[in-house]
Amino acid sequence: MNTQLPVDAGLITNISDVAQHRPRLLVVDDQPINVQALYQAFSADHQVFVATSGEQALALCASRRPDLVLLDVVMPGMDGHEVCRRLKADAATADLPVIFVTAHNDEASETLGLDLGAVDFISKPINPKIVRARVRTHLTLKAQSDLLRGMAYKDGLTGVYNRRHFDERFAAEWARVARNGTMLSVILLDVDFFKRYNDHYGHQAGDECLRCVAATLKAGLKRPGDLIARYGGEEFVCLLPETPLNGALHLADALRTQVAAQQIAHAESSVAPVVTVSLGVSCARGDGAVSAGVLLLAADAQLYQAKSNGRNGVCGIDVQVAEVCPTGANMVKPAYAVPSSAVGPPSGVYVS
Ligand code: GH3
Ligand code: MG
Ligand code: MG
Repeated sequence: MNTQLPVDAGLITNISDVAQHRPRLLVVDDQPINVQALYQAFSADHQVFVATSGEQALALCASRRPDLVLLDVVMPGMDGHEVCRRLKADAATADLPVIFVTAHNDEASETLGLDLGAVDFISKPINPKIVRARVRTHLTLKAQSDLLRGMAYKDGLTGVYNRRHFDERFAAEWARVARNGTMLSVILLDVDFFKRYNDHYGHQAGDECLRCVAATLKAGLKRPGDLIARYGGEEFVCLLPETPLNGALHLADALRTQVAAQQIAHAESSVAPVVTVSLGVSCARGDGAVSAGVLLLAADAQLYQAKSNGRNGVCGIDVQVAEVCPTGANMVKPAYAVPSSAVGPPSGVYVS
């Protein structure tokens, strides 16, 4: 145990941490004198990015991910209203607070800006104290809503996504797969003999075990598009866009190995002296012949198969192939050499 840890916990200990904690502001104005005034008001305790045109503002929103935008209305080319419209139309930037900074502080202009989704209006010439106070308020509101949104999608015990978020992402991914004709794989994963673990070590140790399994799975997913969620109880689900069955089986087996390698003692398991998992994998191409529900049911059936095979193993199915050849659906044969396991047999990967 590192005795240094509690002393440093929560403290900002290096310059990159400091940079991370400074709110990121994007100032958009075609007039250097206005940019200068806002830069001076914020540069001491914010990261300030500057754009002098609407096009540049959109590019910086995508690349720099600011926390808030101070947006001029009247600019040559794309004006501030159009920038705001585009930011709100893009899911990636729709939640970004926009404050219009304008000399046109008439009712019509203000109403239009608010209708477009701006959170506030500030008049030029700016009063630095007032701008700072309003920006602080909106940054706090943004941080609070980000936190709430995060909590709504995260599982409270393990910190990975929850079932609700999985359902949403699964539906969205399946729609994308159907449009593009690409592949989607699903892994359903269940901790082996977890009831016995709870009975033997207690519920709190069980919770800690689930946290460790979740963290291991999360670390094991490498691609940015991959998703891990707690499906319920001691079951987790992984969504792997554009991944064929073979790739998903390899990943599933790597996850199985990594969980066992955590060496969480499980004295009551009949399969190994440590905590292990069983995994069911399914894969389908979005060609309209298979539904998302079928893909999930197939992964569940493969998980059941992995349990029946003795646990601490992986079973997988290509739903399209199985549909073409239904007699093959229940035929279990090794997909490749059974990997040597840190915790001994039975283990391995099977494909239906
Ligand atoms: P199998 O290998 O067939 O999956 O057996 P199992 O014992 O893991 O499966 P079973 O479904 O019989 O038991 C699952 C256990 O998981 C029972 C339940 O109390 C426990 N469990 C579910 N959610 C939680 C949780 O959040 N924390 C803890 N500690 N235990 C949980
Ligand atoms: Mg279960
Ligand atoms: Mg279980």
